[in-house]
Amino acid sequence: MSESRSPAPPARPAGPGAPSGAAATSAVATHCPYCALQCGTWLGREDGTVVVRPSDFPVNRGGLCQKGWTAPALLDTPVRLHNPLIRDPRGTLETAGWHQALDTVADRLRRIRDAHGPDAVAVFGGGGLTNEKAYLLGKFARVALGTSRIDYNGRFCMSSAAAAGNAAFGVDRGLPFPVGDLDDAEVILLAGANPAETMPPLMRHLAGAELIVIDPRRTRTAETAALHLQPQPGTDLALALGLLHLAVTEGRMDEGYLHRRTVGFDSAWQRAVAWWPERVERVTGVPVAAQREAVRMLGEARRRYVLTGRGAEQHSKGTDTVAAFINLALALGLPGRAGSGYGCLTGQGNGQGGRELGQKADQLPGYRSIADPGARAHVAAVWGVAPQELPGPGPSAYELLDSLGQPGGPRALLVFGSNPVVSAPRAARITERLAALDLLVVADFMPSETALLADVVLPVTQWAEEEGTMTNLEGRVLRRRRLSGPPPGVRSDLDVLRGLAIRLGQPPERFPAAPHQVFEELRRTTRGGRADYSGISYERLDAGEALHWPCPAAPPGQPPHPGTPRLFLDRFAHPDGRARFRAVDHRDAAELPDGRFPLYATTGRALAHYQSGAQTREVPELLAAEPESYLEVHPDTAERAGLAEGELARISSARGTAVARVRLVPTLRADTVFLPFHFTADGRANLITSTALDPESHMPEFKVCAVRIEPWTATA
Ligand SMILES: Nc1nc2c(c(=O)[nH]1)N[C@H]1C(S)=C(S)[C@@H](COP(=O)(O)OP(=O)(O)OC[C@H]3O[C@@H](n4cnc5c(=O)[nH]c(N)nc54)[C@H](O)[C@@H]3O)O[C@H]1N2
Ligand SMILES: Nc1nc2c(c(=O)[nH]1)N[C@H]1C(S)=C(S)[C@@H](COP(=O)(O)OP(=O)(O)OC[C@H]3O[C@@H](n4cnc5c(=O)[nH]c(N)nc54)[C@H](O)[C@@H]3O)O[C@H]1N2
Ligand code: SF4
Ligand SMILES: [Mo]
Repeated sequence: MSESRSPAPPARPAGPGAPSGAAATSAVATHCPYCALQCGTWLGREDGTVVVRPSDFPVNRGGLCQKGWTAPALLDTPVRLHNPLIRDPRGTLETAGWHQALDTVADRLRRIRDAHGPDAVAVFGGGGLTNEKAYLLGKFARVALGTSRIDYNGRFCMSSAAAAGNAAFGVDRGLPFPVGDLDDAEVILLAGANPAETMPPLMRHLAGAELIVIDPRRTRTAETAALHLQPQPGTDLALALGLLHLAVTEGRMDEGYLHRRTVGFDSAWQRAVAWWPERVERVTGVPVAAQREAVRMLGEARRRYVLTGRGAEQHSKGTDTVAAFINLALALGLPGRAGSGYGCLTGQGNGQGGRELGQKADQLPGYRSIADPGARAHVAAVWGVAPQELPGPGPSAYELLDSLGQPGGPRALLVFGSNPVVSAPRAARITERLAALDLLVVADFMPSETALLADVVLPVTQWAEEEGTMTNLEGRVLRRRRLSGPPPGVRSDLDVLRGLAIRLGQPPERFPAAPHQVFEELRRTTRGGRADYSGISYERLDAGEALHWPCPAAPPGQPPHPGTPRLFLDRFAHPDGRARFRAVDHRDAAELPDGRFPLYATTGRALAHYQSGAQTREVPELLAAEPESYLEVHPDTAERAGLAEGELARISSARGTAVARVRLVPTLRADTVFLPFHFTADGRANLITSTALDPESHMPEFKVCAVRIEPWTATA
C-alpha cells in the first residue's frame, strides 16, 4: 500500500493545533523532511525512540507515505556525519575541529578568489533548504563571495513550469490554489505526474475526480485513471496542441473568458490548427478516440483542473510543453476561476520557497530579477551594500557544473543540499568536473556521493533538529520545528554561512544564524516583490494561521494581510491583468532512437526512495523495499534483447552505461524503458541521460534519451 493512516498522535502532543485537552509535552507539530506536499506531522519520543505521526494538516489529513513514516531513522542513522572532515595530503578524509575546517575553507576560498577573481568560486544550493537557508545562501554568494556563480538543483526540477507560468500569468506559484480545492473537482488532467508514488496523500484529494493521466508508463496513478493516454516520451507538446485543436473545433472554448481575461489566442491557434487528431496520433501514438475522449471529459465537466509534473517539464522543450498545457487550460477558461485551474506540482520540500528567495542564478529574494535595477537597489539597500556591488546573473545549474575546473570556470564549489554525483545529467562527466576543482566543500548530514568527493565536509543539522520555514506546493509558508538539539559536533547551515562570512571579512550582524532573525530580514528583503513574505511572521505561523504568499505587511493601523490562498481570481499578475497565450509548436527531443540506440529511455521516481537516495538508501525499511536500480521493460522488448525478469541489464547511451535489474512490465510501451534515478555507482540512471537543455529554463532533458539494452556480463 502506498499510503497508510494512523489515528493517534504520540503521547502528550502539544503545539498549535494540538488536539484539545492534550497535556504538555514532548511532541512538536512539524512537517515531513521530504517532498513538496510537506505533510503535517507530530514528532515525539516514546520510550526514548523518536516517533512520527501524521497530523490533520489539510494536505495530508492524517496520511503519510512510507518515506514520511520512516523519516525518524534519518536522525540517528549510523552513517550520520558528526564531525567536520578535511582531506589530508594522502587523499583520506580525516576528522577535524570546526575552527580548523572553517579556517581552511575561508583561507582557500580567499586565495582562489584573489588569484582568479570572485567568479572562480561557485555555490550550488538545493530546494530542500529552508527559506532562511536558501535566503542566506544567496546573500552569502552575492555579498560575502561576490560571485555570480550560484544556482541550485531546482533548475533540474520545476524551472520549465516556472518559466511558462511567469510568461502566462505574470507570476509563478506551483498551485495557485490550496490543495483542498481539488477535492471538489470533477475531472483532473495530470500531465507527466505520478502522485500515487511521488505524493501519495495527495491522491485522497483526487479521489472524487475522474483522472486523465498522460504518461508513457501505466503508473499506479494511471491505474486509478478514467483515461490513460500513453504517448511516446517527448511528444506531450504535440499532444497538448492536439487537445487544444479539438477543444476549439468541438466548441469547448470559453469565448467570454477568452475575451475578458486573456490575450494572444490567435497566435497560439495558428500553430494548433495544424495539429489535427490523426497527425497527433501519428506523432504521439495516442489514438484519436482517446484524444476526443479527453477533450469531451474536460469539456463537459464544470470543475476541472490541468496539472503538470516533471514528465511534461524535463525536456529540451519543457517550457513550451507546459505553455501548451496552459494554452489548453486557458482556452477552456480554467485558470483564475473558483473551482477550476491550472497548477504545477512542485517537487522538493521547499521547491517553492527555494526558487523565490535568491539561490537561483537570475534571481534576488522575493522572486525579483537580478537584472532589474529597481530590484537590485531594493535588495542592496536591505543588505547594506551598493547596488553595483551585486553581481549579475550567472549560468544555470548544468552549465555551472559543466564549467567547473575548466579554463575560465570556477575552481572552488560549495554545495548545500544537493548530490549532483547522482542527480545531475551525464553524472560521470559532472563527477569528473567536481574532481577537477581546487576545492570542493559539501555541507550535509549524510555522507552523500558528492560529500565523499569533497575536500572539506561540514556536518549540519537536519529537519527535526532545527527551526525554520518551508513553502509548500500551494505557496503556503509552514513552520519547521525542532524536537531536540543537534548531536554534538553538528552545526546548522546558517551557522556555517555566518562562520565563513565573518572569516571572509563580513560584519557579523550581516549574517545572523538564528532562523527567526534571518526570517525577519527576509521579510524586509521580499517586501514589494512578487513573492512578498513581509506580512508573514513566526508569531502568526505559530498561532496557526494559514499564510500563502503574497502576504504583504499591512500599513500601520491596518489589520494584517490574510495571505493569498487563491491567486488570479480577479486578475492575472501582468500589468493589464490578462493571461497570455503563447504561440508554441512541437519539435523532436534532442536525441531520437536510431540503429545503434533503438529505444527511448525515460527516468523518474519510485515510491520508496527520495531523489539521489542519499537519505532513503540509509533507511533500512526503504532500502529493503527497493534495494537496487531496476529497468522497466516490455516483455517483447526484453526478449528481443535476450533479457529475462530478474537478470541484470546494461543500458547504454551515447554518454555511458548503467546497470539495472530487469523488471518486465507488459503495460509499458514497447519502444520505451524506464529507470529510477535513486541509486548509486553503476546503477545511476544519470550515467546515460542527455545534457540537452531547454533554451529558456535551462532545465535538462531527463525524460528522453536513446539507449540500447543487453545482458550484463561481468567482463563487458
Ligand atoms: N517517492 C518520491 N517522491 C518524490 C520524489 C522522489 O524522489 N521520490 N521527489 C520529489 C520531487 S523533487 C519531485 S520533482 C516530484 C516529481 O514528481 P513526478 O513528476 O510525479 O515524478 P517523476 O517520476 O519524475 O515523473 C512523473 C512521470 O512522468 C513520466 N514521464 C516520463 N517521460 C514522460 C513524457 O515524455 N511525457 C509524460 N507525459 N510523462 C513522462 C514518468 O513515467 C513518471 O511516471 O516528486 C517529489 N516526490
Ligand atoms: N535522471 C533523472 N535525474 C533527475 C531527476 C529525474 O527525474 N531523472 N529529477 C531531478 C529533480 S526534479 C531534482 S529535484 C534533483 C534532486 O536531486 P538532488 O539535488 O541530488 O537532491 P537530493 O538527493 O535530495 O540531495 C540533497 C542532499 O542534500 C542533503 N540535505 C538535505 N537537507 C539539507 C539541508 O538542509 N542542508 C544541507 N546542507 N544538506 C541537506 C541530503 O542529505 C542530500 O545529500 O534530481 C534531478 N535529477
Ligand atoms: S508525501 Fe511527501 S511530505 Fe508526505 S510523507 Fe511522503 S514524502 Fe513526506
Ligand atoms: Mo524535483
